[in-house]
Amino acid sequence: MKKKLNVGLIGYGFMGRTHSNAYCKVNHFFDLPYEPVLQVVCGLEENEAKAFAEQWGYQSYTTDWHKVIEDDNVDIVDICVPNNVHAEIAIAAAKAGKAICCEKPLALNGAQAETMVKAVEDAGVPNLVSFNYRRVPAVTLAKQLIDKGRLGRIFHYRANFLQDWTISTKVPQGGMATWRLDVKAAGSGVTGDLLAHCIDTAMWHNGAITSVCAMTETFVKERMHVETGKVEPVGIDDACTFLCRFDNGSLGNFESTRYARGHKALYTFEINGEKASIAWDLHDLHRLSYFDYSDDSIVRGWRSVHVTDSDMPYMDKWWVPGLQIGYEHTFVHQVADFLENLAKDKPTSPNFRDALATQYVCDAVLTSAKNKKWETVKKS
Ligand code: SOE
Repeated sequence: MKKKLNVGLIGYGFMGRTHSNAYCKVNHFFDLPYEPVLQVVCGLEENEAKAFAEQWGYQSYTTDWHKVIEDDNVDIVDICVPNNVHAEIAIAAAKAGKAICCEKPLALNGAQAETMVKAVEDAGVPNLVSFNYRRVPAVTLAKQLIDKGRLGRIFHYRANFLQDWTISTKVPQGGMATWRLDVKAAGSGVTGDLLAHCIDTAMWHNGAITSVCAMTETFVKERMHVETGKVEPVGIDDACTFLCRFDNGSLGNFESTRYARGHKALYTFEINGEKASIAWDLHDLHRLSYFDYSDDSIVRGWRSVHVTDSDMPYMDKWWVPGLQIGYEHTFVHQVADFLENLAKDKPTSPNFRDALATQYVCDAVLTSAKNKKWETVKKS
């Protein structure tokens, strides 16, 4: 018999759906000691919380997140609310001894993230931050190739995350659907929302980022605020580009924007090493491009590895070789790893401390853009 672990989900938006879907599917594909049970969902609007509970099979619903924390039946608190509420909920959940899964970015800034790290470490509770792209099989394969030394010394790491959904000046800020444009709720714009993904993956692949030099821009300076009904100044960065240095001596080049007409979620990275290079593209996420200089020169060239074989990360759990998986599966992998490690009493990466390091890079990027000079990244 698998031990049941009751999940209390706080936030029923887009991320609430990705996490719920993962809890529903994980035991069908992964052989785990635990079985997640959808215990309670919490959200601001009662009708919507009720409808979400019915649609996904949650046993109950509430509009008060404190009730989720106080519920002795809840084992895992899953935080899928806007960034400005993460800290309060996570700290209360840690004090109540719950395991925690928190959406990214961990907090509004490094100082707030520090209080969250302290809370989970003092309480000794398992904790995970949902930087899901690490768990795309091709991205995990890239990590394995780097760790095996297949790239040799790394010279360059470049990553982009391009979108185009805020170009219209009519898109408002604030509220349930567009809180990511409200600096009070989000903390920052593309830096915390998109570049944080790239930074997390980059530091996992290539080690710590030590210094940054950034520029940001806010193209649309005022937007209607959903909550006040007034046109208000926009406080987030619409676009951000930064250069950086990694601790291992390599150079980084990162760009993110919500103003790249034609791109919906184009997350790409390329890593150039002494012996080989790797490239990956979220729009073609099951492929890893690989160039190996040790290949015979007459056939040397970029190969496109279809990451679907059963000896590739996570793929033995899915279909047969040649058949792909996609975005939703990264969240299933995340839950599978979390539950497996819970049973072994092992931490799961990226935990709150790992996410604090990402937060420090984001802070340094925003400070550098403001001060127009290189910034040293705080060590976590
Ligand atoms: C923003 O549009 C967003 O949904 C991010 O918040 C997610 O983290 C990213 O994975 C996709 O884009």
